[in-house]
Order: sequence, then C-alpha cells, then structure tokens
Amino acid sequence: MKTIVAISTPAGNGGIGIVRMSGDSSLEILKKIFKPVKSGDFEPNVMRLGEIIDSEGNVVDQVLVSYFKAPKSYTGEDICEVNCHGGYIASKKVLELLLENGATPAAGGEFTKRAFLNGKMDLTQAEAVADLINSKTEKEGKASAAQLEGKLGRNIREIKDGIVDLLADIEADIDYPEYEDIEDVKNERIISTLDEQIEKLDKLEKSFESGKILKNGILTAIIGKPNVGKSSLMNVLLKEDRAIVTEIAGTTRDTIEEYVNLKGISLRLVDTAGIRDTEDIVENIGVEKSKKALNDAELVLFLVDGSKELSDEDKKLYEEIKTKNHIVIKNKIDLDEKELSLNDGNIVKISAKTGEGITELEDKIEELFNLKNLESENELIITNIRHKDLINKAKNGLIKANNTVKDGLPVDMISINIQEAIKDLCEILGESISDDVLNRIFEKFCVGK
Ligand SMILES: Nc1nc2c(ncn2[C@@H]2O[C@H](COP(=O)(O)OP(=O)(O)OP(=O)(O)O)[C@@H](O)[C@H]2O)c(=O)[nH]1
Ligand SMILES: [Mg+2]
Repeated sequence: MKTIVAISTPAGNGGIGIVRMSGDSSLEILKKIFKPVKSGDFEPNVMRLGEIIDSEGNVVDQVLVSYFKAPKSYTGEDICEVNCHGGYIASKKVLELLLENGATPAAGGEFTKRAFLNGKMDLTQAEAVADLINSKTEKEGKASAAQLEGKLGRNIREIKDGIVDLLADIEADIDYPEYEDIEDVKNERIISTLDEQIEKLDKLEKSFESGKILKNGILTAIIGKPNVGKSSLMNVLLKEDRAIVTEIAGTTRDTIEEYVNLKGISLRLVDTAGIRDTEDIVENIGVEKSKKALNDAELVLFLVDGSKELSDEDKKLYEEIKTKNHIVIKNKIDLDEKELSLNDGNIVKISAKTGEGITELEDKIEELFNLKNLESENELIITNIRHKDLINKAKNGLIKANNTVKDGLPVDMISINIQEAIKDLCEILGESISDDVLNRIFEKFCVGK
C-alpha cells in the first residue's frame, strides 16, 4: 500500500493545522524534511519539536510531530502527524513537501478505510466516524458516538452468532437423521431461537424512525396564504432576521431554507411564498415552489392570521395540509383575536411579533415526533439507511424460515434462508462486502479522515 498524506484540519485561519501521513514509508519521508530540536531517534507515541525545512534549506514552520508505529495507530499502519501553525500557508507547504518526497495524496476517507481494512474497526464504526463529523446536533452526535464505540457492531454480532449456532444445529440434524425421534423438540427450539432474533432485529429496524430524525432532521415547511406571518415565524425560530418581512402581501417570492436546532434535533425550516392565485409571473413560480415544499415536507406549520376570520383561501389550503403531519398556528394573537373556525387536534396560538406561544409551539413539535424519547440511554438507535435495509432483509429471511418450520415443512429447507440472513448481517459489519459498496461508503468522507 502506498503511503498517503492529507491535511486533516479544515481550511482557514486557526491555531494549528494537522498534516497526516499513513503507510510504510511515513517515517522515512518525514525525516527528509524534519529537523528535530533534540537529536535522537523517533519513539512511538511521543511528540517531537522541530522545524520543517524545504529543499533549499529554508525553514517552513516550527512544528510538533507525532509518530505512531504499526499496528498501534488509527489506520493500523505507521502514521506521522505534523502539527504546524494554522492558516492557509504552513500546512499546504508541508503537504507539498511530503508529496515531493514520496507520499501520495489520500482520497476522501482513505485513512478510515485503511483502518477498516486493517481490522482496527468494523464497518459500522468506520461509518460512524463520518456521521460524527457531520453531526449537526448533540443528539445526533451522541448516537454516532455510541456507534463509533462499537455498540451497533456488538449488537449485530450477537444476533449473528445466535443464528450461526442455530444453523450449525440444523446442519448437524441433516447429517444425522437418527436424531429424528427428537425432531419436535428441535423444531420448538428453532422456532423460539428465530423468534428471539427476529424480535431483536425488529426493534433495531424500528429505531430507524428516530434515527432518521436524528440524522436528517425534520423537513418543515411554513405554509399559508400571503401576509399571515410566515417569514416572521421563520425569523423568531431562527432568532435572527433572515427573511424579509413587510406588510405587503406577496413579500416572499422564493423558498428560503435554514437549519434550526430544536431541543437537540435539527429542523430544516423552509419559509415559502404565500399561496394564492396570482397573475404575477415571478410570484407564480414562487407559489409552485411552495406547493412542492408542502408536498415534500415531513411537518407542515400551517399559519393563519388569528386577527381575521378564516378566508376561503385559508380553508382551501387547510384541506390540502390536513392529511399531512401538521400543526395549525394561529398567529398575531397580540391583536384582537377572532374565533378560529377549525376543528383540529393540533392548534397552537402564537404571536411571531412578541414571541408569545413560541415555546408552546416547540413543545408541540417535540410531542408530535416523540423527540423526548429519542435518546433513552440503553436504547440503540440506527441512523444509517444501509443498516436499516440489511436488517430488514435479514429479518424477513428469518421470518420466512420460521414460517417454513411452523408449517411443518422439512427443516433442511430453511438453511438457505438462514445463510442469507447471516450474509446480510456480515455485510453490515463489513465482513463480506463488495468493493463497489465500500467505495460508495468512503467516497462520502472528507479528505484527511
Ligand atoms: N401584530 C402582529 N403582526 C404580525 C405578526 N406576525 C407578522 N406580523 C406582520 O404581518 C405582516 C406580514 O408578515 P410576514 O412575516 O412578511 O408574512 P408572510 O406570511 O411571510 O407574507 P408573504 O411572504 O407575503 O407570504 C408584517 O407586517 C408583519 O410585521 C404578529 O404576530 N403580530
Ligand atoms: Mg414571507
């Protein structure tokens, strides 16, 4: 394997920049450009102070370097890391010098891919690295950290071991037909073992409903006719003046999307153009976009002006949103309130102007998506669709096998279903996986990780 190198810290001004190198020649390449303050040899896991010197003998930067010796390193290979000063220049120059002296640029995620290939972590842990880096909220970070620590991997391995043992039993049965007299007992045991593992897989699969929210947030569209206060609501939720607010109906022409952290969950908020029939070409395009946002949304915040009677436009729009996951928001309650002639279970009263009722609105969203229960300590939550799909496949295979036994059909018929399920679980852990799938997973990583 080639020795790879990349800048692991983000571009821009900062205290330090780290250039990381992994592979057999790491130390050899580093020595060509590093001049230590104190003489002596490199010791694993010990940092050394010194200077990086270019080919003309100029000092590039004062640095601290660390050396990790294979296999005791992140990748399982020899790693050298140069901690130089941050900013655009020093780390870039160090990278260039290492490349000139024999290192190869690392691809996105290549360090972690090598860690996986060298058996330092299973695939669920490698995937968690990217998830943790990309986490936008604390709760999402917590789920990724649990996976990084190996919780999901252990869980899947346990289920897999359970059915591998079962398969061994079944195959022994095929080989020794003299055990026929205890067949009923055996079938009972097969059914109960399968039931147990199916239940575990089912629980994991169901956790994806929460996991999806943790990872992708909730796509939330603010919908209503013009001038009801949609952009004002967007701004209070964001706590900044993001969208233009005026008393002119039809102010917002385009959809505006922003993330807001709601109790540890990220809401992808979309402010939309007020929906109405209009001759204005630009506004009309905006209205079409609003309808698309309404259609795509996982949550619709349907706004009406609480200081006015509901209009036909409001009622027509309500018919469109009522079958979706929604909250009816009666806005402008700081003005003279009119009775709301809507019979809906989810109504919240607010004033986007004074901020009244915003806490109640946030509580309502929390309640609607059961966000409070998202992070009970011992519960494992899967956040990755690849895992969810494979868990579902394995579960269905086991259900099929179980039904075969329950129908009184010969037990040897289920071996194939069980083998398939084992393969699916191995694929989650990365124990049997094609290069294509691996590449697809790691290409989403950033360079330097
Ligand atoms: N009194 C009062 N006025 C509000 C409240 N919320 C919004 N307004 C006013 O209502 C007007 C319209 O507000 P916007 O937030 O621009 O309404 P919108 O729904 O985004 O309107 P369009 O973008 O045109 O569809 C502005 O003059 C706001 O100041 C509120 O809670 N109370
Ligand atoms: Mg607006």
